Amino acid sequence: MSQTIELSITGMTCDHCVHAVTNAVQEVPGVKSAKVSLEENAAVVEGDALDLAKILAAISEEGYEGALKHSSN
Ligand code: 9UX
Repeated sequence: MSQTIELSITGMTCDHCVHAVTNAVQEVPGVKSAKVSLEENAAVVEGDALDLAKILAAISEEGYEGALKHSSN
């Protein structure tokens, strides 16, 4: 059974930002998919045994800021 985490993300201004965030989040262990929206300043992350702190750190390392909106499991 997979989990979904919805994040708000600040600092993205172009599609390259979206790719940077997508790739960074997808490298976090347990993440199966990351769908990042420039228009909504948001991301939906799906996976198993997701570690929110690691996901937020991966986003931060790219120079953006993520915050939890909602999570379900
Ligand atoms: Mo686009 Mo994003 O040139 O940090 S990569 S603004």
